[in-house]
Amino acid sequence: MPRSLSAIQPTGIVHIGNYIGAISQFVKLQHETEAFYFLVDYHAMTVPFEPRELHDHLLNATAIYLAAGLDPKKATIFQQSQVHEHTELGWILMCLTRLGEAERMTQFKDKGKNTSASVGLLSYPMLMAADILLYDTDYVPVGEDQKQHVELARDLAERFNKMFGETFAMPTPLIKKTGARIMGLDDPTTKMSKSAGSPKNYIALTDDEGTVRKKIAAAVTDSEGTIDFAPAKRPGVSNLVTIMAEITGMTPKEVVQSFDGKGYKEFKGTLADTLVEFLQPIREKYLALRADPAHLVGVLRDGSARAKELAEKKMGAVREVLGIRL
Ligand code: AQP
Repeated sequence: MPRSLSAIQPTGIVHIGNYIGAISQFVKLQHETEAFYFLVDYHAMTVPFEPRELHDHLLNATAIYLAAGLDPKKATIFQQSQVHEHTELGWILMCLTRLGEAERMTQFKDKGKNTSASVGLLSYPMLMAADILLYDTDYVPVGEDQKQHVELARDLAERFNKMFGETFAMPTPLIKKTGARIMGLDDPTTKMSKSAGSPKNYIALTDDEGTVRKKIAAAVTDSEGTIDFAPAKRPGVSNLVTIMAEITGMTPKEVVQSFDGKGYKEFKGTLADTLVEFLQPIREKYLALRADPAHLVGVLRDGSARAKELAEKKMGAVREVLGIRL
């Protein structure tokens, strides 16, 4: 069976962009692959963070994974920092990465503009490469923003294999044709993001009905008043069409056709109804799961123990080819 692996950062809420671009793929792939989905708590430390919040976000994100449909009997759900081999391989891969190569990563260019950016922000793509390569991953389901980082993992696997002998499998990114980059509701020219300044940017998977309705009503569109899918020319309405398409299983074209002759008010009203209906059961499950932190910790511990078995074995092989296994 092929192996799939991916993660989310426990840095805040989990939004509908994370769900559409990544988590919806995880839920499907847990039935078709040997699946590993985890929480990258070390990645969350690349920007300033509060330990108390990080602790809460870890439990929140675990509850979201389960509420969104991941099943710990099917997928290995774990915490990155509980498997020390990630940082060990991350260091080795950092030593194989050229500084210019790391500095070319667009996420670093976006977030690391100022001199107070951490070295961790520069080097986290190598830790992500380690996350992937440690498990001989075949498929990495991600949103479009992570494509460049998966490509770096491929380059590093190839480089390592050439220098030290065939050790790592070559991972392939799985990026959806529609929904790989959901845009911010308040600014449809940039991606929907947890770290966005305003909650109006995103719909959280845990938003209640009133909040969803308010955010959709306030979502930026344009003055044309018609429903269309033309992301370059009409990013706001096209983003809403994409969200509607991904939640209902329609194509953007079908969504546009079904709102032919209708205006924003009607379209936004139906989109809000659709989202509320989709999110309500997730929110209810989330709240029930979140009330039992011991269960969530147990899921992560069990998953981490399983992941560690594989990671230890792989690191043994890596140490061997590097000449440091005495
Ligand atoms: N807007 C998005 N549309 C589609 N997919 C997305 N992903 C993230 N944003 C979108 C995908 O979700 C997975 C987890 O990503 P993350 O945990 O890094 O979340 P984030 O929203 O990217 O977090 P931040 O804090 O907002 O980070 P920055 O500021 O870096 O964007 C990934 O597969 C991601 O591609």
